[in-house]
Amino acid sequence: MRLRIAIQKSGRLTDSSLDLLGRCGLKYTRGKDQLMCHGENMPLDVLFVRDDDIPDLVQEDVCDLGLVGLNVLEEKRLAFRARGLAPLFEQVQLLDFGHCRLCIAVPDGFDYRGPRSLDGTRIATTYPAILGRFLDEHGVQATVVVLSGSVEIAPRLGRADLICDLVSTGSTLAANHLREVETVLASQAALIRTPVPIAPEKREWTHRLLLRIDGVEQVKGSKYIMLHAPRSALPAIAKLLPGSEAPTVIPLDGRDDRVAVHAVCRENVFWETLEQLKSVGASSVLVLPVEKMLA
Ligand code: PRT
Ligand code: ZN
Repeated sequence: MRLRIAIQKSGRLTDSSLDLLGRCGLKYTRGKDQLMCHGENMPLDVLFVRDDDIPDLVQEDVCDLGLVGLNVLEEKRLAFRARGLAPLFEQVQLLDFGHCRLCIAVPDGFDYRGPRSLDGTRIATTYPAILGRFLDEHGVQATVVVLSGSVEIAPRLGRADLICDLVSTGSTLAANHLREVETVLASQAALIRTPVPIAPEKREWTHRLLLRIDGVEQVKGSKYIMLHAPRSALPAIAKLLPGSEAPTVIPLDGRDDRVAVHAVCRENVFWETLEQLKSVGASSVLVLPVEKMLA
């Protein structure tokens, strides 16, 4: 029995999703327009679908796992609840890609003074449930105009007064003379799994894949740092190493006063940190990328 993971077929999450699976060791060949591809070295198949379909495929146990944006997950969760149903897919962990925010944006000349300025307006969006919750929370009465795409041109076409859409760099808003005024949801990709207990034959590989995905996520931005320092400076050095747990301290041959320190830092190490390490007595400081990590 093979594991099945759903990812976006063609869009903003596709390359990062394939990159994540590649870093987990998956080898596959993908034919053009192929909807499913067969992992060659793992019992894992990748299903390529529209991102909006991923939560349903996982919820219905057609796929064991899925990679999809929080914006899509949250909209699905709220839509399920509105129908009196419980969303059943389980969120396993957040992933470090697909970062964006769902924002309310107003035309340049709009006099915005907080959520109450939205009263009586028409707001175009692809995310009616998330927007509806925001409006309810702020006691705003507005008309939600549901569009399936090209939300940013709705005000110019006279279909709405303002919009609620995803933003990453902000250049689409600027090009359409719109200004961000509220963040309704901060989003990034997430790993989800089926609510159904995984079949015993698939369990070992599910466990291995989840550990590998976690390992890949943990090494992003992590650095391995090595340096020499006076033993007396160890407390100061431990404070300076960003996000490191219990550094390894190794004696240096023939030196009682100086030691070698090795540590994994869970955050990026900047030049400023290296300069501070030097000022407390560190020397021979090396910062190396971490390729794989298994907790
Ligand atoms: O065909 P399918 O349904 O699979 O694709 P889609 O068109 O629904 O999705 P796609 O590929 O556009 O986005 C997939 C996911 O990427 C989204 O659900 C988000 O989780 C995430 N993501 C990250 C984004 C953006 N950044 C983003 N900038 N999704 C959309 N945008 C759009 C936004 O709607 C706007 O039109 O990009 C434009 C704004 O970008 P900036 O950089 O100009 O601000
Ligand atoms: Zn979509």
